[in-house]
Amino acid sequence: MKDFKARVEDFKKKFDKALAGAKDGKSLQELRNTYLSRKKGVVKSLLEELKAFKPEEKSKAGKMLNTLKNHVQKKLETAQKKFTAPETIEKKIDLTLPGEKKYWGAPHPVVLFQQKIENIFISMGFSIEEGPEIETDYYNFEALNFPPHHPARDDWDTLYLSDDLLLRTHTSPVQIRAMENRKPPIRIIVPGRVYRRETPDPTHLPMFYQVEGLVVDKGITFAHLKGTLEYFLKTLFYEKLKIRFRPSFFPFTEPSAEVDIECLVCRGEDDKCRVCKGTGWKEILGSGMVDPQVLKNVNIDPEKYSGFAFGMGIERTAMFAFQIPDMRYFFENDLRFIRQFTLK
Ligand code: 2NL
Repeated sequence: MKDFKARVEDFKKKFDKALAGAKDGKSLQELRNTYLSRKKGVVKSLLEELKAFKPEEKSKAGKMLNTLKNHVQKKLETAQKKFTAPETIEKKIDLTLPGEKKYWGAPHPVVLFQQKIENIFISMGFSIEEGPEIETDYYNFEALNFPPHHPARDDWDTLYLSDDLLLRTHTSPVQIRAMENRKPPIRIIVPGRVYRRETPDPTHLPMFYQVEGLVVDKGITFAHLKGTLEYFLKTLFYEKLKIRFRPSFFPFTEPSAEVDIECLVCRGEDDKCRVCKGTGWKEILGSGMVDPQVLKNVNIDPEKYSGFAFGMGIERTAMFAFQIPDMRYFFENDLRFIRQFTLK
C-alpha cells in the first residue's frame, strides 16, 4: 500500500514535468494517451492493481487514483486551451482583410429643419398640431373660403381620391379642425406632408413638407404678424437678416402678404445670381390676416376675435439655407447626401 501511494505520487510528478515540457497540441495528445488511455494508460493499469487490495485499502487507493486522474484531466484541459485558442482564431479570421464598415444613418435635413422651426415657435409659446393627410373637400378648400369650382382651386393642383376625398394640398385643414375644437387664444404651428399633382423637377415634388402657423385671439393685428415672422426668420437665419413684406392674395387671408428675405447666396451683389435671379430677394413665406369668413366658418365671431396665419415650404427653405440645387435629392435617400447636414 505504501508502495502504491509512492508510485501514484511519482506518476503525478512525472506528469507535471512532462506537461511543463509539452510544446504543442500533439504532445498533449501523447500525454493524454500515456495517462488516460482506457486500454493501457497509467491510470488504467494502476486501477487493475486495486483488485489485489483488501476492502479498506481498496477504497483509500481508489481515492488516490481518482485524485491523480482528475489532476491529469484538469491540467490537460487548461493546457489544451492555451495551445488551440490562437490557432483556431487565426484560421477563422483573416487579419489581413479590411475591417467591416458600419453604416450609420443621419438625421434627414428636412427633419433637422422642421425641428429647428418647431423649436423657435415653441420658444414663443406655440404648440405643435398634427392631422390627417387624407382630407375632405370641405376642410381642404371650402372652409378656407374657396367656393366650389372656384378657379383659385386650380392653383393647388389637387390629387383627388374620390369626389369628396383628396390628399391635402396644405396643412391648413389641421388649423380649421383646431379652431373648431377649441376656443381662442390659439397659437399653433402645423408641420407635415402635403401633396400636389406635379411632375418632379429641380424645384417641384408631388409630395413635400410644409409648416403653417395660426394665431387667433382678441386684438391680434398685422403688427403681431410682422413681429412674429421677423423674429422667426431672424432666429432661423441670422439676426441682421433683411426682410420685406409684399402685398399678395390668398383666398383665406385678407390682407395677405408674401415675405421675402435677402438672398443669402449673393447678398444682392450678383445681378446674374441664379438663386434670386439678380433681384437680391428670395420669397420664403406666405401670410395674412385670417379672412373673417374663415373665422365664421368655424364659429369664431370675427367681431370679437382676429388672427394671422402663414405658410412655408420646408424643402424650399432648406434648399435656400443649405444651397441644395435639386429638390429631388431630399427623397433619393442617398446617404452621401443625407450625411452632409447638421444644424446648430
Ligand atoms: C404659402 C402660403 C399661407 C395660410 C397659409 C391659413 C390657414 C388658415 C387660415 C388662414 Cl386655417 N390662412 N394659412 C395663410 C397664408 C399663407 O401659405 O405660400 N405657403 C407655402
